[in-house]
Amino acid sequence: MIDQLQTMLQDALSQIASANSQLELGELKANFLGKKSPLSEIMKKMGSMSPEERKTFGMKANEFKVQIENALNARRTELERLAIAARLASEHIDVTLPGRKLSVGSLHPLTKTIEEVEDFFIGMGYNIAEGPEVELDLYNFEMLNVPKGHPARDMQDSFYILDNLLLRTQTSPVQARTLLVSDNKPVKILCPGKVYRRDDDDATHSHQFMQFEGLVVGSDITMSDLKGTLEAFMRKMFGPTREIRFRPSYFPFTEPSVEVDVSCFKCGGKGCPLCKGNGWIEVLGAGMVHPNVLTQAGYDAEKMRGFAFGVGIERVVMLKYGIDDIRHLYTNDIRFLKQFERGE
Ligand code: 2U9
Repeated sequence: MIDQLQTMLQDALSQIASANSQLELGELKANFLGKKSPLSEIMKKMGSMSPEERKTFGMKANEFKVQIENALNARRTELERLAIAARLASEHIDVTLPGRKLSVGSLHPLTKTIEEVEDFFIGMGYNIAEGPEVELDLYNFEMLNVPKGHPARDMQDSFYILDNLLLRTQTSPVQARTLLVSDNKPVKILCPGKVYRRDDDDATHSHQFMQFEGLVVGSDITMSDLKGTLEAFMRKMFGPTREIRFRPSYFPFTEPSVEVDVSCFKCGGKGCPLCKGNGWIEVLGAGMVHPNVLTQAGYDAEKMRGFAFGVGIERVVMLKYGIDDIRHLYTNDIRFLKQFERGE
């Protein structure tokens, strides 16, 4: 019988050693140590043994039982260890791998330039003023010395909504409105915003674009204030050694009126493709506020004068960043915008 037990023990130990799951181990425990196991069956026969035999057999049977239990425990611990090792291997994180780059976006070049221009003028003591894009004829034309029938109304083909209501063609109506409520007092404002003109869109024209207009009114404002201001502005935008020059021009709301060129920031004035060989780039328009405009807004044009200027902001952005088509600024093509991700 001891031999029978020995054979059973060898069988049990080999099956336990090759068990591959906790479930399998449970089944083996029931098979080898359970009530219906060969060991239990054999032990039931101990009653018919002599006391001497029973003692020897009992000790052996117990020894075998302990060996099986130890083998089960050892295999259970080993299987647990293997499971943890497998999980650690499958969930392994390589902390040395480079991180995934987050796409964070950046300011649009138009927004960047607008903020730069605003910062400059705020630093010079200007207030930012804004107004409606749908504007009355009265503020868009009439108050700016452009009465009905004036040829300037044809010059700027506009989008009319009603007889006397249109999409503003410039931000000047914001200045006109400001003057009207300023009671002959000094004014120093910068008006940024969208404007609309009935233009066919192409590489350099857009039916909707952005402008900045500045207006300074006071008792002792002169053309040299205008020149100094615009020179400082151009140096801020295009480099510290820039020069500007005035060329005579005509606008109904300013007299005298000038167009303003900046010395080419690419070639320094020698002549290159950007400045079309002449060393100067046309950037903005300006002039001394027409007395009719001041008078209409309730100012005493004998005592108060002012200067004004207007800049197409897309033009500044295109020059600054070397952009050859204005439409790039509106189509939001991510391949184009990505160029401006750095350097904010
Ligand atoms: C008031 C008085 C005067 C605004 C001015 C310009 C000259 C000008 C253009 C630049 C390029 C428009 O975007 S653009 O096409 N603007 O040349 N604008 S003076 O003068 C004013 C405005 C308001 C009450």
